[in-house]
Amino acid sequence: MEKKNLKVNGMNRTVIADPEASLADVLREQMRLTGTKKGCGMAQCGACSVIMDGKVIRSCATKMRKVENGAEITTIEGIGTPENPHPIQLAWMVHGGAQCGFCAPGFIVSAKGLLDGNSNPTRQDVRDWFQKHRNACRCTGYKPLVDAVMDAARVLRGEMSLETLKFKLPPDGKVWGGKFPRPSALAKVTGTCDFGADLGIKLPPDALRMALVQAKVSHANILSIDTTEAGKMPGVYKVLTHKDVKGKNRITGLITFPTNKGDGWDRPILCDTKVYQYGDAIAVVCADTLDHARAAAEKVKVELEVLPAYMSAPAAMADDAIEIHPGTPNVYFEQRIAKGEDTGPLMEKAAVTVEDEFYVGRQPHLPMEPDVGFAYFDDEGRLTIHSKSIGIHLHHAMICPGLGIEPEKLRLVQNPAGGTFGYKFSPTIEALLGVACMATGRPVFLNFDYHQQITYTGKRSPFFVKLKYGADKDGRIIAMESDWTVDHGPYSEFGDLLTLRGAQFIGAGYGIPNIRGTGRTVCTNHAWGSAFRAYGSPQSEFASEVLMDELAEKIGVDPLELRYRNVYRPGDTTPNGCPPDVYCLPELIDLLRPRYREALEKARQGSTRDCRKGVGISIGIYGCGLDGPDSSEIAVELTPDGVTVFSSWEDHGQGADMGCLATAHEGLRPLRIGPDKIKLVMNDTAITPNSGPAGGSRSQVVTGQAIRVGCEMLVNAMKKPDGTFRTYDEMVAGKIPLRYSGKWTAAACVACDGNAQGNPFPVYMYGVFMAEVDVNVNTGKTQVTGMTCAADVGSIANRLVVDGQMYGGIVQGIGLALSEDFEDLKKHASLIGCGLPYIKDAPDTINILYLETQRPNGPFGAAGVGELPLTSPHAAVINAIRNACGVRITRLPALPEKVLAGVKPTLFTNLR
Ligand code: MCN
Ligand code: FES
Ligand code: FES
Repeated sequence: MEKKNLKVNGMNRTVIADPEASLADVLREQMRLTGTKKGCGMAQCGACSVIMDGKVIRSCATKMRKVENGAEITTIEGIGTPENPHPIQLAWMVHGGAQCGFCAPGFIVSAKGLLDGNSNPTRQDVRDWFQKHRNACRCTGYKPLVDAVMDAARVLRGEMSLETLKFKLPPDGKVWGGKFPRPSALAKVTGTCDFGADLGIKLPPDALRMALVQAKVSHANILSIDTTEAGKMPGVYKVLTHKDVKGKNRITGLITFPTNKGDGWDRPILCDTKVYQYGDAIAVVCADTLDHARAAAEKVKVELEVLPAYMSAPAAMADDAIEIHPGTPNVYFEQRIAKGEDTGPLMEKAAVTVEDEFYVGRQPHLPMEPDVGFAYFDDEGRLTIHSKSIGIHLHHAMICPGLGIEPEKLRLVQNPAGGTFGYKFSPTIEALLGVACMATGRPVFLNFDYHQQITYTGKRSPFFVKLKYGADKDGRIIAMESDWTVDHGPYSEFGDLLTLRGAQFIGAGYGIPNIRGTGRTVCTNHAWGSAFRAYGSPQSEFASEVLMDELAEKIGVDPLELRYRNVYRPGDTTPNGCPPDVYCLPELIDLLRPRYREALEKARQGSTRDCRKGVGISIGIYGCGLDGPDSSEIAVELTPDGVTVFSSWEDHGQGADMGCLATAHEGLRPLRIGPDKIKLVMNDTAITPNSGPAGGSRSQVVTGQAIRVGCEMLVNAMKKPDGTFRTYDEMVAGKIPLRYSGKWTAAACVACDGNAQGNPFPVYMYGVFMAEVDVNVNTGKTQVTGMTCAADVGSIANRLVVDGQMYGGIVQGIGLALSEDFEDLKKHASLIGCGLPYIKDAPDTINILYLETQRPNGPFGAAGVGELPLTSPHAAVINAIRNACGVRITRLPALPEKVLAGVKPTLFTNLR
């Protein structure tokens, strides 16, 4: 141990610390300065940035022995406070810089370091700085962060007043449609928002730390598990195996389709007979400290019989492959699509046909906050599990039988989450926390490191797609044949639903009258498939959007114009045979067309021998809702101080709080109350109704409708015959109920049948993406220089949120196109290894052109937005690469070596 005297945020502090401990851990765990976040713990994300002696450093990679005695350290807490935020913090709020907000303290500290040394940076200087300091953000697409720094710098130079920077409500007091900063923004930018790890380290002193014993192979029979030595290690309270699980020890996949050949009970909480994938949890050590828990975990002896590992769908489908779950075939679900006439004869008659094969891989989610949670028994004796769950009621049902606990004795709470992008649609550590808390009777806390986050949470499931279009001589598609194989990893939960997405979104956007195809779900030993933003559509639409370009090329028509001919018009139906909710695609294309023409001309003029410029287009569509008559429930209550809205609109970071507030404020408009009078109570199964999971971009539509209904009920109850409204006291005096349950169901929706025909979604979101790229033909490296999206998400509830959703999702699409993958368990095991886009991988030019077609089924005309930006931007990038240099990539990601291999050396000789 070493004693150090430090000046932290201007105050003299003494710490006694292990010289090998990181500064981040000492700040957080010993000094309780939890505003500094720990994301990757590997010097790759910048969440832990602090200023030490005038320099921005990553505190996770700074050992205490490197911290000089007397060092001056500034953390986020020293930059501004909720009462007195710094201009950078205010700018972050008004530009929507904090979505999940997990990266915000690190970025803000880093920006302070920049502005301390350069009061007048250019946008490029800001981008260079964040790149150099490895400040990473997965939510915002970076553009709003640069906007924020530029405005903060203006204020600091005295060119803009703080008053001008601050958000002000418009004179009519309307929140809906404006740029009201989300309610959680101030806490996020000042580091006072406690995420799961912050709450975890502040649990009472008897809380136990958990460490997992995880499989290091991908497929094996378990012969024995010996915990004797581990149990004797210092500080160990208990070592748990499957024998300590009271219930079925399985997480139910809630299989949704009766034709599924599995039973849905295939994911163990703690492995008993088999290991199904790398990272599977075999035992848990609960100890007094994390170091003790980890040391003991090393001592658990597991004897395995290693089996052949099937790391992709084709391998698991081979004739000699054994069943991964004995008794269930590896191909365990099939989904057909049959719309209109038989396609065989139509293909024969078609003036032109095109066909190709496509692969979209195992995209990793890469939230900045690794998975984290804790559990305890509450004062009513309920097992209470706090986690990043974005489906608290759904997960309650999924883990309850496995734990062996009465449903009413289990309570799930969502912590503020540092991004999930869908991986938390599946329960991850909830059941492990539950088992540990039940077995020890003590509060327990589990925080994944980033290696665990990457290797042991679900991933986007790869699709292998074969696709064929038959078109008439003008390029109108008359028939489509599809075949898709989904590698869903070892666990079946939602695999059938995902496979159905292939039927719903391959060819979506186009009025294709005749479709035949089959998709299948395959069990493999690679990472289990979980939801990922836009769930199934990036795989599906990659195939149909790239093939659309191939068709355009074959018949010599401009790709945008070919799309214009084919997009939905009145009378057309979706691949599922139902009319879309609105017909806005032609208008969206019209909106984009001038920019497209300009971009093409710019690319033509700007290309050089070494740097080829190109422009690509894609259409993106996704449904809002869970299939069929999706529903949601919330409650609204009049209080002496205003109105409280109770909902389980879980927040990944997308802005559930803002969505609730904007929708409730709009619903309560007749009362003329300010947004400060609306209180939100969110995401606790003990007190908030079942609003359904925050997946499928459903919340603004489905929960938004429930909020609208609840507010209308309250407003009606308060209304007096003369049109004025009763006060709280008058309501009480009149014995009129104060609390109303708002419920809404997408009653007109019908889940898809065996031929994928139905009317699954009440509302859709639509976009037309345009990518502009530079391809270096000597290295094969692609740089996206601009992205534009003409988007229709209906009436916009909050412009800041929607802009942020679009920017962030689009940059994830760039990552999917060019760099992101989780294939190699060793190589793809860090943010950099997985190909996370940093700021310089994202263009500074991202334009969103909105069309606000009012949605008949959305609250106040709104559609969803969360997943639209990741439906198909990657296809636009890939089409732009082809346009730039003639290379057609059909298997993602388009790594430089792949592009280079496709560049024909003779192609540019005329330019040499
Ligand atoms: N919104 C709006 N106006 C509209 C539509 C939506 O202002 N016309 C706002 C909503 O109020 C909400 C946000 O946009 O704050 C997204 O709304 P919606 O599309 O209904 O989606 P959900 O709230 O159900 O959020 C889930 C969606 C999904 S499925 C994933 S995955 C996802 C996403 O949103 N993961 C995210 N966005 C994310 N954003 C961040 N920062 N982090 C994630 O993990
Ligand atoms: Fe320190 Fe990521 S760089 S936590
Ligand atoms: Fe940057 Fe979420 S806001 S990671």
